[in-house]
Amino acid sequence: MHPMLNVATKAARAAGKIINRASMDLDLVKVGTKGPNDFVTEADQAAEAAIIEVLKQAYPDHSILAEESGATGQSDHVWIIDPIDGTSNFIHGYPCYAVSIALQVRGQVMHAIVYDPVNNDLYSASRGEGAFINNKRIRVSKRIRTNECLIGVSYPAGSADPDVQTRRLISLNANSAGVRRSGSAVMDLTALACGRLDAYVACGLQPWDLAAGMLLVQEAGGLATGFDGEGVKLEEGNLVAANPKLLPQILKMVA
Ligand code: 2AM
Ligand code: CA
Repeated sequence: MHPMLNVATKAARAAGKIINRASMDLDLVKVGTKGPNDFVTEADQAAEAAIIEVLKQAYPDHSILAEESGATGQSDHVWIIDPIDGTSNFIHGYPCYAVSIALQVRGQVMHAIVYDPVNNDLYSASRGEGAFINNKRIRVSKRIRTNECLIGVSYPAGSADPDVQTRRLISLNANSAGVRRSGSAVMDLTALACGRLDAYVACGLQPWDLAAGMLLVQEAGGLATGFDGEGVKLEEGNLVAANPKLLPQILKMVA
């Protein structure tokens, strides 16, 4: 494992401990609101602080882009952090959320760690070196018949264009074996990377929701694009992903 992945793993596990402790008594977790359907808890903040402390200790000069504390630093090495992806699930005790840490170097995501503290699963990837769950290689599914495919979708509750979302959902649902909306983009991307989902469609997300999971999918043999079939622009937050033979059919469904 690359040394930077080792440090990110240590950071993610420290966050996971905080999250698991908080999940044992959710009644005590204080919940704040950042916007409509956009929540933050003390666990998000404490987990993020723990991640940043570990990363900063090893790499004091690197920059940070984190969901709760924003952007700091001027380096071409940027750690993109989501301390809890799936905060709404976490608040409800719905066991689908994860810690997401990616390292972007000169604009390209090079390393990724996703830690699922509920199942104690660690997902890791470095560009060009494959994707892993608990150090075992993972690959996207080979399904290419759309009527056999499970398709994950993410869009923030309330904030996306409801008509467009509804049209896309109807189209995906009518042409697949089923649509799943887990409430955690990162967990959907790990599911895609493992072949549990065959395709994934997301819109209106933030860079920290997608950065690490996208590298996992690519290193597991998947292809990820924007809705136009061109490269993903993390700052736009839109992504369609699947194995390379399936992807064009999914792009048609959401066009
Ligand atoms: P979060 O839990 O880290 O906020 C839900 O399908 C997905 O959308 C989750 O990955 C969730 O990440 C993200 N999400 C929730 N609210 C959002 C918002 N206001 N803007 C962008 N992404 C959001
Ligand atoms: Ca989050």
